[in-house]
Parts: sequence; structure tokens; C-alpha cells
Amino acid sequence: MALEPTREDKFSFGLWTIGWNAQDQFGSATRPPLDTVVAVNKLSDLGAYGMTFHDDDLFPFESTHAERRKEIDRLKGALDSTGLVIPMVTTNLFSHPVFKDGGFTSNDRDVRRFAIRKVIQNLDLAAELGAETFVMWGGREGSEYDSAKDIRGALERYREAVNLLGDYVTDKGYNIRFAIEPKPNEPRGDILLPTVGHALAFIETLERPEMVGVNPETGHEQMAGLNYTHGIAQALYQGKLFHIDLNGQRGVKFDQDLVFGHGDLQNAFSLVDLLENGGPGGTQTYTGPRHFDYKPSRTEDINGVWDSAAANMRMYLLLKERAAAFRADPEVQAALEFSKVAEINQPTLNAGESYDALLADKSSYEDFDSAAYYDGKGFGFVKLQQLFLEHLLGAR
Ligand code: GLT
Ligand code: MN
Ligand code: MN
Repeated sequence: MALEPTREDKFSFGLWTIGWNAQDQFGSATRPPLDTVVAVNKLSDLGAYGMTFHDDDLFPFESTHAERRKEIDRLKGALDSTGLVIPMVTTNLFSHPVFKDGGFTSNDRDVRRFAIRKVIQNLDLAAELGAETFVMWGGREGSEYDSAKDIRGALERYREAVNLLGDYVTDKGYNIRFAIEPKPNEPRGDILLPTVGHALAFIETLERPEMVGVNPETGHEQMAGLNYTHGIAQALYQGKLFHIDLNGQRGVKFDQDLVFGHGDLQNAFSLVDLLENGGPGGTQTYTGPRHFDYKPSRTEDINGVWDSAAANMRMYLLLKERAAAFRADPEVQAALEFSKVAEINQPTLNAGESYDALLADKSSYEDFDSAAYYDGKGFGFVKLQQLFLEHLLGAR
């Protein structure tokens, strides 16, 4: 299997990732700004198929129409000459001081109206560039102090905003779907819709739930101590995996945005196996962009930036190769069989069986040998996990 990324792999990067100049809360930039055209050309050379951006990544906040147009046209020229595409666009509702208490859910109504206008303008740009996914990461939607935010009111305003944007996209006939990106905290003390589960529940309250899905980020779920692969599996199960942000995170701490696979490698392996193989006897479960939302570490110069961009894609392809080998190994297949992994897909009741029939089935209860499960009927999960790790390590 090829480890050289191609367009068919559908790898994409945020302009804000490779373009991050490494300024953080404790220190100034260690790298100069990256020009958009240079970014597009280099991503194309590395084998990526797409780039994504926030409005403010492309042109400064409150740019004039002419300034915006100049940057949009420069981007379009680079896209035309490379064949790179813009699969997703998102709006910056978090950097400018006006959004210090959020955009859609700021306590200040004027700010909320301004935020919706900013997003509508950016939706027009997304449509112009052919983006089919519009991400909403509400990093400033939240609070530090419970006394300062009426959470039910804030959720209602969030809902109002997303409903309105759904109206706009529908009326304009844009081919765009929304993807909410959860995060538990940072920059706010507590962020609204903190996990995949919260977002999925919120989506069901919307007027057009079919237009809205999730964009889960590896590190964001792991910051909350959650299993990212489980979150992605549930999003897939509910038909809501509209986009994905891949990166690396090592445990419950600040958002590290490491290269994909440079954090919890086991979880990265199970994730790629899920996306590419869909479990035993399955097939690819997600066909959208494999989008990397990472930050090239502050220690790196521009060469390190491009090395790290390439590393994301190579990690994904290595894990994909290892996952294919894992699935093809007859010993793994025997271990999966022994562990009854596929049996979870068998309905618990027979076709057409009612609870009356279950109650009448003595083998299910009266004659069932529960004692056999004491020092017997082991599931063999540890043996299976060892095989999983040996494949991950390239030992098989
Ligand atoms: C910001 C955040 C990311 C989001 C981006 C989309 S912006 O960098 O940390 O997780 O995906 O708004
Ligand atoms: Mn992050
Ligand atoms: Mn992200």
C-alpha cells in the first residue's frame, strides 16, 4: 500500500494550522506569517487535496469589500493552478475583542446580531468557493462564572442562530451542511456543547436537524477524558459525521493540537480502522475529507511546519496500512470470532419474536447456566488486544 499521499486520500488542512505563527499565551511568534498562495502550492506539492479556512485567516477582520475580493481572487488563482479544493469553510467568532463573551450566545444582543451577519457573509463566500461543509466551533460560547450565564437562555440563542442560518442556506439554495465542533473548555472556562454527545442532543432540537452534523476533533474529546473512536462511532451511527478534525492529544490537559498519531496512538489506530474498515467484515464508513487541525509546534521553523504537515498524512497512511493487515490476519479473525465481536450485530430477539415468546423460552432464563461464567466462558479480549498492538507495532 502506498505511503505517498494522493488526492484520492482526501487529506485537507486548515490555513490556520500550517499558517500558525506560534504565538501563545506565554510567548511571541517564532515564525513569520504564511502567505495563502504559498500555503496552497505547498499543500498541493505534499499531496493534500484540500484546504480550509476562517474568514479572518484569508483577510483581516472588517476588511473592505475590495480587500476581501483581492484575497479571494488570489486564493482562487492558486486553486485553479493546483487543482486544490476548499471542502470546508468556517467563521472566526472568537479572536476579536467583540466576541469576548461569545458570538451567537454573547449576553450582548448587539454582538449576537453582528455575529450572525458575519457568518452570513462567510456563507456566501463558502458557496462561491464550492465548500459543502460549514464548521461552527463555538470556542467563545461559554462562561467562566455560573452566575454570569443563563445556560438555558444561551442554548436557546444558539438554536435561534443555527435555525436562522439554516433558513438562509435553504432559501439561497446553497449545497452546504453545517458541522458543530464540540470542545469542553479553552478558551472559555466551560464551553457550550462540550462533547459530541451534547452536540448530537442539541442538533435534534433544531428546526432542520438533517442539515446539521458534527465535526469532532481528536484532542477535544480526549481533553474531556473521552474515547474519540467511540464518539466518532456514535456520530456515524446517528448519520452525523459530516466532517472530522484529526490531531494528537496526550491525556487530560490543555489542547495540544499535536500531529495525528503523536498523541494517543492506540486510539488513533482504532479510529483509522473504524473509518477505513468499519469493523469486522465492514467497509469504509466515512468518505469525507480527512482534515487535520493541528498546530506545528512552536519549536519548529518553516521546514518543521512542512515536515509536520507531511507527518499527519504519513501517520494516517501508516495506520491505514496496519489496520488492513490487522483485518487480513487469520489469527486476528480467529480471535475476533472467539471474542464474539461480530455477534453484537445479531439482534437479541429472533425475527418476529415477542416478549411473550422470550418469556416462554426456558433456555433464556430457567435453563440458562449463568454459573458457567464463573471461571469459564472468558471472552479472550486481552489476546485480541495483543494482536491489535502487535499489528500497530509492525511486529506481525
Ligand atoms: C480553532 C480551534 C479549532 C477549530 C477551528 C475552527 S478554529 O483553531 O482550535 O479546533 O476547529 O473554527
Ligand atoms: Mn484543538
Ligand atoms: Mn478543530
